[in-house]
Amino acid sequence: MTSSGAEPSIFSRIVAREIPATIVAENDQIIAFEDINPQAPVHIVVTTKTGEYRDVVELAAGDPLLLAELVRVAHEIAAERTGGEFRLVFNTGAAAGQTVFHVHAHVLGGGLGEGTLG
Ligand code: DGP
Repeated sequence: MTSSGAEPSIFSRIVAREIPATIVAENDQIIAFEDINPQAPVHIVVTTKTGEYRDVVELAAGDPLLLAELVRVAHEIAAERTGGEFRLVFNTGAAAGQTVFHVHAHVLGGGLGEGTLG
């Protein structure tokens, strides 16, 4: 259980190694793993170890330094895998396609089409 009483998110279960994932980066605050349903040749989920923030708006308000660390790790991954140019997507809210309410960014890169947002 989290402090809010909610069940741990699927990402908290990955952090706890309760379910497997292909982890590509990790430190004391952040974990990154390959998306189970990739939408681009490079598609990595970068998330906070804490499940305290449900989306990027909450994270920005509650812990801006942690948001900066998430972005730093996203760039580090992109520098290794896509030459440093990448799309960073925070789906925010169910109507915008968010399905896991534990703040995370999608790092997308490698062979992306030009001028698309999807
Ligand atoms: P979003 O729609 O922005 O909430 O993105 C959630 C992403 O998380 C989605 O692209 C699929 C990914 N995902 C969901 N469950 C798992 C899982 O168990 N393992 C991995 N590796 N990715 C997952």
